[in-house]
Amino acid sequence: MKKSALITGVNGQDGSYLAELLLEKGYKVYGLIRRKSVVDYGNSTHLVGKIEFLYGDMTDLTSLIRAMKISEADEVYNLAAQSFVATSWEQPVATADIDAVGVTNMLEAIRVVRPACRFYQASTSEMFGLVQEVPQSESTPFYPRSPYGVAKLYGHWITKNYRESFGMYACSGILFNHESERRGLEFVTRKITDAAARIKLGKQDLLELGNMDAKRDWGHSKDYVRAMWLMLQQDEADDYVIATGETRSVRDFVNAAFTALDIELEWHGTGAEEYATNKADGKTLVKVNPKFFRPAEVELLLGNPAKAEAKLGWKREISFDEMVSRMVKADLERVQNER
Ligand code: F7E
Repeated sequence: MKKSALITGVNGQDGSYLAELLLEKGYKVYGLIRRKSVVDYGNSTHLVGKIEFLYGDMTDLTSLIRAMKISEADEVYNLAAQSFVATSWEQPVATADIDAVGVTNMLEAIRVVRPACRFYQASTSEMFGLVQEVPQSESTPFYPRSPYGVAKLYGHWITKNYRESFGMYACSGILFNHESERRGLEFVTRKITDAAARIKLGKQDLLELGNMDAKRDWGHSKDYVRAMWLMLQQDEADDYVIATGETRSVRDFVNAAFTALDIELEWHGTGAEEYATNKADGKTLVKVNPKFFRPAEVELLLGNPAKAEAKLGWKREISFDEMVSRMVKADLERVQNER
């Protein structure tokens, strides 16, 4: 019999790649989306007709019970979230409702309707926040630094608690930053590759960024959704760190993106005064704007994926340079075709 999977947040970056993977594996795929005045299949628009979209909301338990009944899911992947860290200071309560209590809603819907259904929770390296050790692994103590990180930590623990309380097969993937051509434009990597493409094509003059020194462990989303699936195929449920084991600063990412477009940058100044010029003509192309600084920052993330590699046989396939070059190429093509 065909396995059935329900993906919440199916119109996001990870949701769309995961849906593609599960379709390849022969699953019947259901995707939960929120009702808006304009229908929004987002990154999964190309999957209309291939997967079944259901309307629902993480803050509405009844809609999740309904989704469980209709999908008869064997596996639920909870990817729905208010996922932008900066917004979590502007909407801390909505972030908690969706990213924290929403997880309990989903777990309750599973427990009531199909308790044997396997559950994946999208946990995050943001839970490490002010890091207590380097690199971070499954045993590193948490210290979240944003309302987003705090809400996600609740989601992480409630998943573990339902596993221990009710014997449910419930896993958390502690995923470090993962990007792609489908990443939202508000996240720093896509903001950079989109701006670099526009600057290259003469459609933008300047890229303004916040903290250039923040360091992240950046992998490609397509590799990371494979890890989600693997976590639900084991004999026992467990939690895993998914990361590349490499860390780079925002400045490093900027350099990589412009280099992919044959633009060499020269950096000047520090902190709020930092800027970068085009080595070829001296024009300022990148500069710091303190308005993008965060009230509390996560300065350094570096994950250790040893457990996932040993137990799941997971290995990332897309290198950092390959990821940047794919993102830059996709943005260049898209911007070129814009009217
Ligand atoms: O910021 C710095 C910013 O917004 C990365 C989400 O998927 O990954 C993501 O969270 C860093 C931060 O991602 C700008 O201060 C500098 O230090 O791309 P981001 P994030 O906050 O790391 C984790 C794992 C998640 O779980 C989240 O859902 O870049 N930065 N200048 C900037 N960031 C943005 N967005 N814009 C700037 O202009």
